[in-house]
Amino acid sequence: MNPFGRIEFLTSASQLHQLPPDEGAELAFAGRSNAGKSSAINAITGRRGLARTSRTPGRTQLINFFRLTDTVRLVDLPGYGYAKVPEAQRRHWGQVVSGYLQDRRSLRGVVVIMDARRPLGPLDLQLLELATAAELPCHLLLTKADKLGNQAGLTALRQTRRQLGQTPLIAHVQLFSALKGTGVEQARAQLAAVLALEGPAAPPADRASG
Ligand SMILES: Nc1nc2c(ncn2[C@@H]2O[C@H](COP(=O)(O)OP(=O)(O)OP(=O)(O)O)[C@@H](O)[C@H]2O)c(=O)[nH]1
Ligand SMILES: [Mg+2]
Repeated sequence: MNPFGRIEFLTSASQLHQLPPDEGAELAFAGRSNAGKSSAINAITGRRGLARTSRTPGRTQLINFFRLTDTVRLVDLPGYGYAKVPEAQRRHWGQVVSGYLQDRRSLRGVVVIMDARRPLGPLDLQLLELATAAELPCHLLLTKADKLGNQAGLTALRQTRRQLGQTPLIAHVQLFSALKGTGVEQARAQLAAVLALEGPAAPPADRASG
């Protein structure tokens, strides 16, 4: 069973004072612009058109909230690192996102979406540091894994884990593809556990997970 199947759009916000009430439990998806955040939300929930995806980077300009139950929400955060976004807007978003991560009491964890071909850029590391400082567990999806062969995917996974191992940051890392469905079940199980949802048991550990 997919514990995220009954999700629906709740609301959008562009300022911290517009967020829905800070109650229950929330999980945020964050990552570089165009990394595949909205596609990952759609794949994990199994709802194709839920979060709007685009070939044009910087598409998600608002914080979008999706409601799973009266008390559980998924959140699509605007992407960072898109060079064409004006400096003032980038600063505004940096402040909104860091304020959200630091002060949101219902936030239970952060799903960090990174392109498997270029994970752990400086802005990704900044995000992980912010989340870690806020004591939020991080689950990293190395997405677009379909663009790498199996072997290259596993190499990217190992390298990312090794690189993280050299920092004080603690995160769970897995391969993912919204296009092919790779890692979707694993992500569902992990996220359901963070949100304490009823759902599928965690799949047995294999060499590509952990
Ligand atoms: N091949 C492949 N393409 C993907 C995958 N996930 C996303 N994409 C493509 O990458 C582009 C960006 O996807 P989005 O999901 O809109 O990315 P985003 O991170 O939400 O982007 P912003 O909202 O602009 O920050 C789209 O053209 C998607 O079709 C994947 O797993 N594999
Ligand atoms: Mg998006």
